[in-house]
Amino acid sequence: MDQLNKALFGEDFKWGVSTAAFQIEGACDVDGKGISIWDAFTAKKGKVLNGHKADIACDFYNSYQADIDLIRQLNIPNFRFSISWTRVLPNGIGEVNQAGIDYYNRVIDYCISQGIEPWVTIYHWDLPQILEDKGGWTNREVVTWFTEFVILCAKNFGDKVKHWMVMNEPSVFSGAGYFFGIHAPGRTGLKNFLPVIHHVVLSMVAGGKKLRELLPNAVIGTTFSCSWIEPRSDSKRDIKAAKVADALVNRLFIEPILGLGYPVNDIPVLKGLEKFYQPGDEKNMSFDFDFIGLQNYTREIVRYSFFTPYINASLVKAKDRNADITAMGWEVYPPAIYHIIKKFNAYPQIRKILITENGAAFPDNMTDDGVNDPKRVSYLQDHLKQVLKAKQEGCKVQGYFVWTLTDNFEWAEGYHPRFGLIHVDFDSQKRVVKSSGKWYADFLKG
Ligand code: IFM
Repeated sequence: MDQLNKALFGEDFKWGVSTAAFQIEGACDVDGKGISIWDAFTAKKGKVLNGHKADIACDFYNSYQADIDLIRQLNIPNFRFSISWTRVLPNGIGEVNQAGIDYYNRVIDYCISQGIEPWVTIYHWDLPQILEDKGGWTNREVVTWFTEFVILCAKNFGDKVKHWMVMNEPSVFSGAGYFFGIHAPGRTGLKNFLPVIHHVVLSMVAGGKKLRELLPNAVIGTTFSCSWIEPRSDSKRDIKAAKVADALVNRLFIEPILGLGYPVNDIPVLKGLEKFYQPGDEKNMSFDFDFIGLQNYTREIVRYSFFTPYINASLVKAKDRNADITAMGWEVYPPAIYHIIKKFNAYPQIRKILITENGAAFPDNMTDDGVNDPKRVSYLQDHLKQVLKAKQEGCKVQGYFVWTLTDNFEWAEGYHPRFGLIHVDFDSQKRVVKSSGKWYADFLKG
């Protein structure tokens, strides 16, 4: 298949672009906003590359109209963004910040006035610091705190927002934030990671159930980060290591949600989760989401490793394999997205799949003629061909959202990796549509 044509995906296929509050909004302490774990983390020395902060980021808080105008100009019909918990609930729970509610209503209203459908992620990693001080995701009370946040979103935005995602990539914020300590809040070890896993699952389900109760007509999903995993060799040890890595990266959060429980057989250390179970938890660990959002960027090659505790598996880095890589060091391997769709499609419990993130960071260069980013154009085209292949083979994949609209704050990597369809000069906040943005606009025009 050489020609990529929007019509081949069908009329109902959802096309969009994804963002997240902390990565674009800035305005970190204005109009009553409280402090999140990412505000606190970026304020500490040595946590983010080059000491970058997100106090201003893309200034989307102030420039949302101009950015939504750009979305319209790029013919993108669906815009995914998240709600900053501390903008609407500065203390995490309790007192509501009306200025924050008004702000998101303005964003939503402006999208709708421009013919763009708002897709809301409720939690994209910015937990209130005040709740982290009480244990954050390690404290079981987080299920109640999170549900309060969900109720607030449903009540204030539910009459205008139809599509919801309860959480973004639980494996990343729990693993990077509470096991490796490289993301906020910077905690480490199994003693933190295990309770977080269980409380995140309970919260995701509680959030889904609450949305369905309050908004019976809403379309409710949640999103997972997934990488296609292959063993380095045919040796038994490498094959087993790849299986364990797959269970950790791709199955840990989705399987309980689908009613299959945690993948304890492949990762025995997860037996430790039992300590955090309470009577009745089993029925509160699964939910029938309307759709599952898959976020895929790459594949990983895995090998046996004697020295890696708990899993005896480690990654063979893409750069050590001489693979073609992005600015994140991730291998460019388009078939990964096809394999991931096939893998998740095989779960009969999943009703619908949407690719809620896919994209690439490359070192773009601004010239007098703008930003020419042929590598990103090829990346998107090659991945879309793989999505189409899966769809034509009968997979239930029904949407594709590019990560991301503008270059933005890439967490611990700061502003260095540029993922946007639109270039941002972070000094002047000037936007320039890259050739990838122009290509996506033409493609969507059909
Ligand atoms: O920027 C992130 C996003 O917040 C979550 N998914 C992956 C993206 C690229 O790393």
